[in-house]
Amino acid sequence: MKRLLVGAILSLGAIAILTAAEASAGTLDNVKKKGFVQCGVSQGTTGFSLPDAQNNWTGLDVDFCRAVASAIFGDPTKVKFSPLSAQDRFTALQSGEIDILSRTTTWTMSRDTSMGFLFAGTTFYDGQGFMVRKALGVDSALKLDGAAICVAPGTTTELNLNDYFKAHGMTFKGVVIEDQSQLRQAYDEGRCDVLTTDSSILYSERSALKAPGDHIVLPEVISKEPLGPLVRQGDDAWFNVVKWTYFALLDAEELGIKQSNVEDMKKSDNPEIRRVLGVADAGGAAPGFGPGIGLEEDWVAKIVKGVGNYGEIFARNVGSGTPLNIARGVNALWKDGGLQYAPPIR
Ligand SMILES: N[C@@H](CCC(=O)N[C@@H](CS)C(=O)NCC(=O)O)C(=O)O
Repeated sequence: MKRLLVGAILSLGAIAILTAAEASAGTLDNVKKKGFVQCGVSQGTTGFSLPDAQNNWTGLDVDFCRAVASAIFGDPTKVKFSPLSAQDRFTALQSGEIDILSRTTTWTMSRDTSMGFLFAGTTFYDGQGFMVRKALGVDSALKLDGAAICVAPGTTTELNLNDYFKAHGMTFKGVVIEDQSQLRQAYDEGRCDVLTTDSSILYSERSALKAPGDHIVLPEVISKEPLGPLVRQGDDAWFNVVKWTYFALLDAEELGIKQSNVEDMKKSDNPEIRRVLGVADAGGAAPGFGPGIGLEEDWVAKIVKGVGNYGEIFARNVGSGTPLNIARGVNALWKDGGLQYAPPIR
């Protein structure tokens, strides 16, 4: 009798676990049903998210959403983009207007806890910097006492700026502007002496000024800005899809799986490559990792076919062949001395 009772309780427990997993499957099911991913991006930052005249979006943040769409649909075009200001981005995610926010957003503790979000990883390690006119004759951020500084509201940038000036006994006059192009314009027209934001964005902003060569980025990097995609808390299945899409991009780069060779790689004898690409073993058994996150067996192959691996995305959007010309640096793979490291698909 006692054993029977224990058995009944155990199976009830199993049912309860199943129900919890099903209940949290909201966003992935919803995305599959509507046929696209709704992705929150910036209002226009070269290298990260920028629309052309035909409203075709490109950039590292854009490609991350295209990677998620590729994982789910095998089609990188199954994404709709919502341009958002730094101020509006969190409400858009919280309200369900977007499925994922991929917008030069810094992973911080409050965003990851009390604000109700979860970051899936760091797609770009960045840090905050300052840009000034060469004519100002300043070569260090420590010489900016009393400067007028252009900054966007609702950002880590604004908070770090306050901390930095306080810590160094300096004052500044904040020129706070939400709209990104108005912020750039204000700086370009000399309504402030300094523009401060994530260093990567500074280079992007400089390339959009009237005379980029008249401006320099100062040497100080005053903060850690780990930028990455985030989702709402409470949806483990969706969180896993986004998180493992990021890991898959890194694992693919590490294994040398590229957009151009992914089909050939499916014929590789390397068991790790076969496993990652979802190819059956000699006995015909599939590796089984796709169903574990609600996707097809070849979900990683679909990602790489759609957008390439992480290194390819980096090179295409912000790397040495682009106007931003950013070195891999800390964004190199761990095995090349960088910080980009993904757990194994196993
Ligand atoms: N990483 C910062 C935000 C950086 C940011 O978005 N900065 C403003 C001022 S330049 C902006 O609109 N950036 C351009 C963009 O990403 O669209 C944060 O998460 O708070």
